[in-house]
Amino acid sequence: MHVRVAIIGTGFSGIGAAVRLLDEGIDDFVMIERDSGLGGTWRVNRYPGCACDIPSRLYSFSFAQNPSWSQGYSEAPEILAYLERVADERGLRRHMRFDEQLERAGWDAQGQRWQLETSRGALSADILIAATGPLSEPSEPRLPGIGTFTGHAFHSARWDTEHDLRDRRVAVIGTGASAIQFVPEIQPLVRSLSLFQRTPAWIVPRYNRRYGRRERELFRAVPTLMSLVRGTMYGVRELQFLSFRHRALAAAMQRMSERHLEAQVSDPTLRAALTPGYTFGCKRILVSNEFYPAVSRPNVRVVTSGIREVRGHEIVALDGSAHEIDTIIFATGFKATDPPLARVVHGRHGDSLHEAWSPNMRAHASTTVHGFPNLFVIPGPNSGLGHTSLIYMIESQIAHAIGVIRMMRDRGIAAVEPTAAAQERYVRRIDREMPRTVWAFGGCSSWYQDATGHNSTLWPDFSFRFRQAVATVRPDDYAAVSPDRSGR
Ligand code: N01
Repeated sequence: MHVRVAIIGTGFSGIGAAVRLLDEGIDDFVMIERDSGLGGTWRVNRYPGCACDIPSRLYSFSFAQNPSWSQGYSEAPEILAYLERVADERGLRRHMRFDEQLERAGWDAQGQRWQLETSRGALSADILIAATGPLSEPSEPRLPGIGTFTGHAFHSARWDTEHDLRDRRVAVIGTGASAIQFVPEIQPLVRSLSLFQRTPAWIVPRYNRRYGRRERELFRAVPTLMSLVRGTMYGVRELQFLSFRHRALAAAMQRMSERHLEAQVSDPTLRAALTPGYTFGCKRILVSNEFYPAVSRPNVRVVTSGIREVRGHEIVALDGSAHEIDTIIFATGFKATDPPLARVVHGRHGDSLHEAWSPNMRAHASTTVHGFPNLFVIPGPNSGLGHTSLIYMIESQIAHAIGVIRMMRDRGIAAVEPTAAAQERYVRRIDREMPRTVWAFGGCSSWYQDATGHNSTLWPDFSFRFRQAVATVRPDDYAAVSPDRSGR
């Protein structure tokens, strides 16, 4: 089987790319999905309380805005239903192949196409869109002695919905964006909750409200009004980027977070344990009204001394305290800077994307990679954000990909890749901006950084500047790849 385009993944990036391909008149494409349904992270994450911490009004495609959101911050099932609706309205399901995993993609220099091997067989594609997302592969620490654990353990992104937590002694490892959403949900159910916190997060209040029927009808009837509200919210959030660059603004925001903590936690010892020691914004800012009250309940113990080992049915902390545990929930994040997909995609030199990205992930326009013709990675390196909707970035990258595909069609070129110079220029701009941000001066380490400490995940500027930088393709930044350019 041969197709014009193979898209890997059916989350926001894959679906957005598919819609824009159809708009371009390209419908010869497949969407390969390892899960049994579409939706990506919004299908896979089934932990209780899973919701978006970016306002709903911003969390939809610009071309499929949603007047029907039920509240300010939507929950995962509603976002999944939105994605299913977009896919159905655009007839995408007939392109989708579920329960199929990409095992290898290699650039065929003579045929000028990608040869794909999946768990279900082989196919080829002129163009490959890797839309698997940076937060799809769970990262789970190998705790000393975990093999001796006699209870049940799972990762928050692989939630065991069959496992009844009622009356259990539960350990939660990690206090990031996922943990703070499900801890308040499970705390009332469990007998005891030992929360192993390595680094506390800055948490701000969540101003949520339900949208009434009239409001929804109004937005349905007057889409311009919906766009206006969305545009205003976008502008306000965009201003928040300033706090990632200016210490005084970061300090003001930090004060707001400190007041939130003071208002919700009266015990000074617990408050001290929950107070971060780095600048606001350096790690992802979390949004919750329920986390602090939940961890203040008598059945919760916040353990800050680190984990020494697991011993049978106990977790022993570095301070020597032993915690009897029936269930361990790893809320320990994802392999954002070491995506497994990069290990199976091989470019025109035969090396893998993982090798090309050692030690740092790099791409032109955060989307295309020198040495990997006709490949688009969405979201790609340095396209992440700390202050607004990733969908804005995804749409900017899709616009770039469509621009390149259009250029190939208009010029009759079978294969292109960014020039080394164009990629270097783009990466240099990021490297120049990054030191001016809180991610450089904030005094923390986070999943934004790779093993070398280099921040290869975030865009260090306003999001509108990202769109300016990537949405339009400069033809000079690309070179045609001829069939003979196969070797080193
Ligand atoms: O993961 P995380 P997450 N021993 O990496 C700790 C997105 N998201 O799944 O900070 C002990 O944030 C680690 O500690 P430390 C969002 O972009 C979005 O919660 O490294 N602890 C940290 O506390 C988010 O940023 C939504 O010291 C260990 C935690 O585990 C991203 O997903 C909702 C450890 C990991 O936190 C990831 O969030 C949820 C170890 N060995 C998630 N290793 C939205 O609402 C790690 N930790 C859009």
